[in-house]
Amino acid sequence: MDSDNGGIPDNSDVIPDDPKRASTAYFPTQNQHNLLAFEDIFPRKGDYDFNDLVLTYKSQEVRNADNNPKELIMNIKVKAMGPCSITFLRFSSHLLRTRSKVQAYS
Ligand SMILES: [Ca+2]
Ligand SMILES: [Ca+2]
Repeated sequence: MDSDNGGIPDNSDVIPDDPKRASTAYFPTQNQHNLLAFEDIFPRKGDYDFNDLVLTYKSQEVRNADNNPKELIMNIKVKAMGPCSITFLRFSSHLLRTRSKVQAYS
């Protein structure tokens, strides 16, 4: 049975009510986050304590029936921020070469 007529049977379709979405891939895993720590005055050495910005993130890539990326959901949490000069964080992905938008943030 293929409820959404997307070409993937319901028992293999992670999103069985959406024909444009069929599977997901998490990085690193669905229940784990990566940790990034930044030094604020790179490339100078500074105090080298890497506590000027500490964040965790995980990504969920939603793919269509052809296993091509459909959307990327990033979960980013700032864990610590020191008295630093970091004023923005830029994010880049091969998925964002085409149309992209920030759907929610806080
Ligand atoms: Ca389906
Ligand atoms: Ca589907």
